[in-house]
Amino acid sequence: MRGRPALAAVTMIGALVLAGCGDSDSGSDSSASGAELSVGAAYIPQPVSASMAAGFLTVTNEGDSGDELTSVTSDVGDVTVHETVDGTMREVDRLPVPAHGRLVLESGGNHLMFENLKRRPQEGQTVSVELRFAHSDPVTVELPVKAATYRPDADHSGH
Ligand SMILES: [Cu+2]
Repeated sequence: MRGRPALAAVTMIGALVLAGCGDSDSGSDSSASGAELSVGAAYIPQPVSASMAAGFLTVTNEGDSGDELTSVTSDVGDVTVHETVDGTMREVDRLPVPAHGRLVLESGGNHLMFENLKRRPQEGQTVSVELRFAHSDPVTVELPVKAATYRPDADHSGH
């Protein structure tokens, strides 16, 4: 009968150690997780120009830390990030992706600007871009090429 209390004590110590591990794990998770980014609503209207195109997408951040979109690359040509102010677009260094928020690139607002196109994107094709962020790992997105007149359905913006 002597063995039983000793075994119970060992089990209890084991449980305490495990609990301690769990605590430190969740602690490091919350400090390291930062921004949690996902990309949706991505598309390129088929460009009317042979050398330039615009791209649109939404970056959603479900994390506790903000991040910034700092650069975009694509094998189809040069990509810069533009904002639109008073109907005039201009290049920006970076755009914020707020914690528990969204960075929206949409027609008439912020957008990706493709220039020096190596090929002219055609409806039905996809264009691959890599989004780079100040803190998060790069995200590769396939942007479907839509008709030049395409506008995203507002009813589906939440999906
Ligand atoms: Cu532009």
